[in-house]
Amino acid sequence: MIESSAEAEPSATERREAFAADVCEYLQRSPRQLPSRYLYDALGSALFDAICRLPWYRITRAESALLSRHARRILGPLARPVSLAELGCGSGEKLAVFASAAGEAFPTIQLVDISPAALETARSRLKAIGARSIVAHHATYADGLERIARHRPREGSLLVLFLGSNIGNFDPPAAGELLAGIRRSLRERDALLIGHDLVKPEPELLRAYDDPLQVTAAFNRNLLRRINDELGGTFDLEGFAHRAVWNAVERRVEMHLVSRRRQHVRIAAGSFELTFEPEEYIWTESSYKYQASQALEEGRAAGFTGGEQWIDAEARFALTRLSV
Ligand code: AVJ
Repeated sequence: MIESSAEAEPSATERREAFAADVCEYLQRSPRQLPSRYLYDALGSALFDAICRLPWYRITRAESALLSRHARRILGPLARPVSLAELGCGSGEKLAVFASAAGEAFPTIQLVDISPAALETARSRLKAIGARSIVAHHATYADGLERIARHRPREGSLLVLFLGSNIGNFDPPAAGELLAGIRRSLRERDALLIGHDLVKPEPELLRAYDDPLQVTAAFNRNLLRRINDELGGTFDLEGFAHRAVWNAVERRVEMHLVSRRRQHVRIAAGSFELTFEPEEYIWTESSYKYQASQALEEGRAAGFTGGEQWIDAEARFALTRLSV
C-alpha cells in the first residue's frame, strides 16, 4: 500500500504567498538572510544529490557506511515490529541502505520532505526494495512529526531518522526545541536516530561547502533563480558570488551570496525593492558542527533517557540513537 497524506495541505497559492512573505522578511534583516529550507525545490534537491557525490562532501558516504554496518545494532533494543519514519528523506537513498541492511520487514515507512520531487524518488526507491506500506508526507518537520504520530501503526515501536546532519541547519535553541518536539511525538521504547557532522579542520570544512566543481555554488545561487522564477524576482545570478565561511565562535559553516557590485533587485510577488551595496551579502544557510558528546547531551536535555553512538573517526561523523 502506497499513499500520500494530503490532509490540510496548503494550496500552491498559499505556499507561494508564504515563500514571498519569508523572502521579503528575511531579506530585510541585518545581515540579509534567506531561510535554507527554500534551497530544496526540484532543481535544488537534484543539486544537493550531486553534492552528496562530491569527493569533498563526505557526510553522505560516511553516514551510509555507518547505517549499513550497524543497522542491526541500531535496531537492537527497539520493540518489534519497528516502523520507520524519516524527516527530510530527500531521495531516500540512505533510508533504503538502512532498510536493506537491517534484513527485517517494517510494517510502515513514512517519508517527510518539502520537495515533492525528492519524495517521489524516495517513494519509488523504497518500493523497489520491497517496502510494504509507504506513506509520503509533503510537509515541514513540525507538520511531518504530527502526521507521523497519526499514521504510525498501533503495535511495535517507531524509529524516527533525522540524518545527514540536517540538525546542523538549526541554531542551538531551535535545535533543542526540535529535538524536544520529536521526543514529545514518541512513545516509550521508540527511538530517534540522528546524524551529526563533527568539528574538523577548517580547510576540510570549507572544501566541503565550496567545492572545486562549484556544485555548491550552483546549489546556493539556485535560490535566487527560484525567487526569480516563482516570485518574479530580478536577481542577476552572475552578480552574486558563492562564499563559505567557518564561524569558529558559533561552530558553524555559513553559506553566503555576496553582491559583486551595487545593484537593485525587485521582487514582484512582494512589491518589494532593495539595493545591495558591493560586498553586501545574503546569509542562506548555517551548518553547525558538533562534538560527539554534545549530541548525547542535547538528547538528554530534550528528554531522551540515553543514547548509543557510532562514529566514523576519519570523516568525523556521528550517528546517535537516542532512546525514549
Ligand atoms: C542537508 C543541511 C545537511 O548543511 O551540510 C550541503 C546542506 N549545504 N552543502 C549541510 C548543504 C551545502 C547540508 N544539509
